[in-house]
Amino acid sequence: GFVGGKSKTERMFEMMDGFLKNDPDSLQKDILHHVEYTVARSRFSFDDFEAYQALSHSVRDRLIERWHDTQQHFKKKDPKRLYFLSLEFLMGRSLSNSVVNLGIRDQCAEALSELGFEYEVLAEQVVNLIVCYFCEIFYFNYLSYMLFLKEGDAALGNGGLARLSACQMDSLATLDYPAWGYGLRYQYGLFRQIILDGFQHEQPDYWLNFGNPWEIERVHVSYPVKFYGTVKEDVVNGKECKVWIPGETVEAVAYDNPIPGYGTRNTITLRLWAAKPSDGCDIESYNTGDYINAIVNRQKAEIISNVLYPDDRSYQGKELRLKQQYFFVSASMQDIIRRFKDVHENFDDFPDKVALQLNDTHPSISIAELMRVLLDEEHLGWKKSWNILKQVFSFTTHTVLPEALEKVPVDLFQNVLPRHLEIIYDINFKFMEELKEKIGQDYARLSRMSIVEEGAVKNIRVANLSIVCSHTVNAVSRAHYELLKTRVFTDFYELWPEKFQFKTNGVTQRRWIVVSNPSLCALISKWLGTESWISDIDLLARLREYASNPDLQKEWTMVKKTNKMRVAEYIEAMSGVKVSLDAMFDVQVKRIHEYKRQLLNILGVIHRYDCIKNMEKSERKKVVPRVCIIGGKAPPGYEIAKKIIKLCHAVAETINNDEDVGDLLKLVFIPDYNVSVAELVIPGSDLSQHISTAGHEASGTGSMKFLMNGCLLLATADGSTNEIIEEIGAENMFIFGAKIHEVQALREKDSNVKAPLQFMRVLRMVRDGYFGFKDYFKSLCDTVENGKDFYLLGSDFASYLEAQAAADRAYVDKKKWNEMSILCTAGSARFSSDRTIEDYAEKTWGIQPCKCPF
Ligand code: Z57
Repeated sequence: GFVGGKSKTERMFEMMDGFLKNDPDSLQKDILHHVEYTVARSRFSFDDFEAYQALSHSVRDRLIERWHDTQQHFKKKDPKRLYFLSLEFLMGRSLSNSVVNLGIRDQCAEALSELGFEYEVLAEQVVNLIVCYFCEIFYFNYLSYMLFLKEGDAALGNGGLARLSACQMDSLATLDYPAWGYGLRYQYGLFRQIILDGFQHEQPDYWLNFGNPWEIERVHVSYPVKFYGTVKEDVVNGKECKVWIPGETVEAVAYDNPIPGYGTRNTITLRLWAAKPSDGCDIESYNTGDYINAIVNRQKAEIISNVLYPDDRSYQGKELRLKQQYFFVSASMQDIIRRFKDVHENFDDFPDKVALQLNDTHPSISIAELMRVLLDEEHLGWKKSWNILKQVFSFTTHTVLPEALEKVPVDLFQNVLPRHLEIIYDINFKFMEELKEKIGQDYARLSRMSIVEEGAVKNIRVANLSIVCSHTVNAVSRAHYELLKTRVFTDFYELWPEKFQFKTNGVTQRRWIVVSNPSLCALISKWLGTESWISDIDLLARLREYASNPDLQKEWTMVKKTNKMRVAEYIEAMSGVKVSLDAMFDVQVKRIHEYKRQLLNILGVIHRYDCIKNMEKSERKKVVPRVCIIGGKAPPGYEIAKKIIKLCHAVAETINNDEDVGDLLKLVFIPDYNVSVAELVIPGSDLSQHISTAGHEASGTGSMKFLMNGCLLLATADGSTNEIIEEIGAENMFIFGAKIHEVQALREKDSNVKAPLQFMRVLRMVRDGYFGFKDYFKSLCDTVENGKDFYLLGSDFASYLEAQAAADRAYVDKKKWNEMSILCTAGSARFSSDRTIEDYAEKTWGIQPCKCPF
């Protein structure tokens, strides 16, 4: 309709005063408005947290505006869409990231400062110093939540895989791709790690308790998700078909998280599903008369999205986990199909309009689910359905560890998803027939490749299902790709070599430089004379020219020093340990796992300590002072990983209180390592360790964040490290240890031959109780001695110590060190997730940018 010669849209646009404005005055007005009407505090008196809330809502408004426009634009253009399915997204905090991507950081800071607030404090760029080493556990929670309320991390994921999803969402938005992320909205994210007497304790992560302005609840976007029940034969339109009669229905409600791109209006959607009791269909239970119990029972539906599983690598055949997977997959598929059917009459164009990306095997039931919908609900018949199916899925695997390859017991599957099991059997039957035709009666190979694992317990091999049904299987680094071909999926590679590709992982420079290291960001922009590198990372390479420029080196050192200062303050607040800024900050932060070899690091520290202790006083002057920092969470049920944490604390206790050693060596464990802690620690480190046994880290992305921040790497040639070597040269890193192809032979070698005396000596110190807890550490020592040492700590120890010594020598030559550091940042362009995503878009998904006009 037209009113006064204007279209309704034009009029509304006018009424709303056009787009929201980003000048400081407009922002200030909005902040005050939200203080009064959203936070419901008086605009004449509000505190830091309330200011944070009001600022967040003002930013949220701007996100929503761009998000609406983007979605509208996508709808109009109807491009091929990417759906990124992942059970985990490790988003971290949103405020500073949104403010950076919207390009309104300075304006926000100005708006706040006139109101008497500091942007850096609200966005937690400055760590709250009064954190608390005096306080014990309960007090800790109380303090951090009640007194210093601040934005908590959205930690809906465990580690690398989950943070990769987050980085990739940022790149998808920035590069204007029409993409959606789908996942689960866990009520409790990854547990908070609390250390008591050096032992890890897990506390629930109450991340939603103080509200979450970064999500939009969509009560009307909801779908029923069904479980259990039976399958019946039926006839529809004269054709035989199967009908699933489910036993339980749970409602999935959408929560949308807008993901803003940098330097673009495009803002995409991360849609997370929460489980709610379903209405209707309950008449039965209410009729039994037990009204109260019927209501109470309804609430049980919410259990599905209650909590994130904190161990991502050992699938334990848990019913709840399977239900989580199917719950999020079913809701997402209904949503995707509804969006498709809105504009398409039949499924012919489905593969041209939809790309489904499986982030590891976790969302792989979506394969059976899509097949079920096409067969049982759309009645397309097997041939047509299968033809569609095999064109839409791409699968990325993130591991080489066999224990991380999910297997679902058939009994469990049969009970929870009976129709899906049938479909998987049918897929497997046809696959096996086809395979027999190709390879003949090689039964050993047939049984290895089967989707169904026969044996005492029958299992579904989810990885095999994913490979058979995807058009592309991606590895996460070149080394990982080679391992897939030669070890993990050899049979499949030989059958379908063209299916296998790799896309080396990357991380987003927006969060890992611009947000987390603003001073380095400013320095880079100054020397490059442009900020374009923030969305055009290849420009970083131009820093190489200035690597030995004394002026840049001077400023570079200053930046590093301020960042180290923040880390030092944090360490002191958390643990009471005072550290010297002249010392080399040597950092290993990542999930605790035997293959990542934090134990090797600690044994190396013990060796260093032992050397210092045995030196003459005069010799000690030559020692390069070090602050060794370790951080990371152990999966709650992983005994050995927990013992590694305890050992770190026990050794730290001895070293840090030894006056002989003083500032020459400190060891600190940073508790509750998460995205926000990473943002603080990574910019303030000199050296970082990535020391997995070669052939075990599929990629590794932490290394890339350190690299971008000009932090030198001490690493094994594993996963992505090999590619970092190609970019910056081994001479600018400290590489050590067995190579991937040497590992097998070393394992077979006699252990007494390969472990050097120094290794036996430091282990002896632990065994003899030098650091206390003798009995407790026995089983930990046993994992690397007495012919075991699966991860080859002993055989890599000597070369590890050499690499450490080389790092010491390099650190003394400040000019050389700075040059290496600059070359790290300059050589990090290839490890931007922008490059990864462009690769995926072109070679795997077949999607094009779809830019929303300003
Ligand atoms: C996870 O974080 C990774 C692999 C897994 O199989 C699971 Br489950 C969780 C990690 C790899 O260990 C890293 O090497 C890799 O960089 C990361 O996924 C992202 O690909």
